[in-house]
Amino acid sequence: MQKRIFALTVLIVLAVSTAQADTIHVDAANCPGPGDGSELDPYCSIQTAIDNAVDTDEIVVASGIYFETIDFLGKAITVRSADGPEVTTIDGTGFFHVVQCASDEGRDTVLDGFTITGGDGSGLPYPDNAGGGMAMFESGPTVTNCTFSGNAAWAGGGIFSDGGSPTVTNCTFSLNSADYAGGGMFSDGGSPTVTNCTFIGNTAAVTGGGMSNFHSCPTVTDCIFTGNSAGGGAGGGMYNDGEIPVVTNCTFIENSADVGGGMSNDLSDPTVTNCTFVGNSARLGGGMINYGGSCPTVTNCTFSENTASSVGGGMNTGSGDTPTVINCILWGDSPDEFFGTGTVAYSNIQGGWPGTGNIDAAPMFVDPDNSDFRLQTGSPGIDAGHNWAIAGITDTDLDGNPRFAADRIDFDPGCGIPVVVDMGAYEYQGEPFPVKLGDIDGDGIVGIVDFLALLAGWGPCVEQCCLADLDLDGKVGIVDFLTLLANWDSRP
Ligand SMILES: [Ca+2]
Ligand SMILES: [Ca+2]
Ligand SMILES: [Ca+2]
Repeated sequence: MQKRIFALTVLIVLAVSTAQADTIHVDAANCPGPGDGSELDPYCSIQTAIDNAVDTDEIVVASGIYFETIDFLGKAITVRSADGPEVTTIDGTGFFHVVQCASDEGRDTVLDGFTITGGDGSGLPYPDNAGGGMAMFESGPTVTNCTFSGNAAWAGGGIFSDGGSPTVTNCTFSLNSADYAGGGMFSDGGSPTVTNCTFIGNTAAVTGGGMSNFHSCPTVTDCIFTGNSAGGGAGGGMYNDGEIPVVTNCTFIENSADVGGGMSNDLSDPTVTNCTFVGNSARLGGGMINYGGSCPTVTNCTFSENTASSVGGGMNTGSGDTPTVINCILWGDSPDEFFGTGTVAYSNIQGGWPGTGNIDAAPMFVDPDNSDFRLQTGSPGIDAGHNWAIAGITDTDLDGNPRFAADRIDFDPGCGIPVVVDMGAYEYQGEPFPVKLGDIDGDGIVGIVDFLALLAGWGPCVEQCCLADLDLDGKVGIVDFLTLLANWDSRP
């Protein structure tokens, strides 16, 4: 009987919550309104619709320009444009926070399909000066299909996120500015997820023209940073201070700063994978600079045509920093490719660099003059990397193609069985074959044979290609054993 009452209660609750979900309409053409939110008599203002919405409601905004600032007020609602950001604009007309989430909003609070412009918080006291286009305080809303353009602030010209973990996808940040940090986007703490976004022509006076991350762990994937500037400061494309940002499949093109034209890492250990750094410029570290004790892991990245007016055209690293650069190509940077210390392995460095598996040979890019840094047939970078550097991080390249593909015609000088990863951001597409971290004999299974191979190789790596060294620390030991166990798999 109790079960039936419970089931009935669940049904009633479901029915009530379903009945509450509503579609509320907004149309600037119905101004001055005020309207009632129905399709026939829409509200004139988005904020009026939010004021009258409850959780799970959807607010549909007709095309037009909305001169207002909006606050989600902690509601788990979707505010979306009917016809996209090209024809639907929220213009803050010089006020700060065109959009605000400051009431513990979560991922079910959604902003979808607007151009956000005209926000200006510069010159105001904190927190009004944070987030010209959108401010998030301890909030993690979803922002998708939006264009943040022409907003200004002290920090976070386009978006400011403090302590939250917002999800930002398919957005464009253009021509936003920050008096201090994060022209396009600023995050302080939290773990924002930023996917498939473009940062173009944003500026910051001190750090992070495109994006500035302070003690934050953002996951940045499939993003483009181009033409951003940090003026006389650090990190034209991206600035990372502390923590471990994860940057995958991103391109940094023609960004500029005093230090770190493409990326600047200050006591930060980002994981940077499948990225290209091209044509960035700075005084120190045209492509990337590491300082303050940074230990970035840079894997399968391509650096070319970056410029430093002093040293470190491709990458500049301070004496206390220990970057790990594996499976990368640094070629055609000026005045040099790599300046400083660190572990460089299985990489193609123009002019040469000490390290296991490194080469110094023209990489044979397909068409660098037209920004095509894929590898031509016969390139020395094909099959010349180390599989374990990338296995477990991603199994695709910057194009989304299989990361593990073998050119059977060419000799494989790299390290892996049975197919070897290429150097650089793009994999030459020969025969694809899935590779698993820990599958030392390449039979498709991480199992007893691999375990025995690991035991047989126990101790310091004496060979160039030490396949049992799964964490690439130069020896086969307990970490490799545990890694193999973690990947143990009986399925082919
Ligand atoms: Ca390959
Ligand atoms: Ca195996
Ligand atoms: Ca090891």
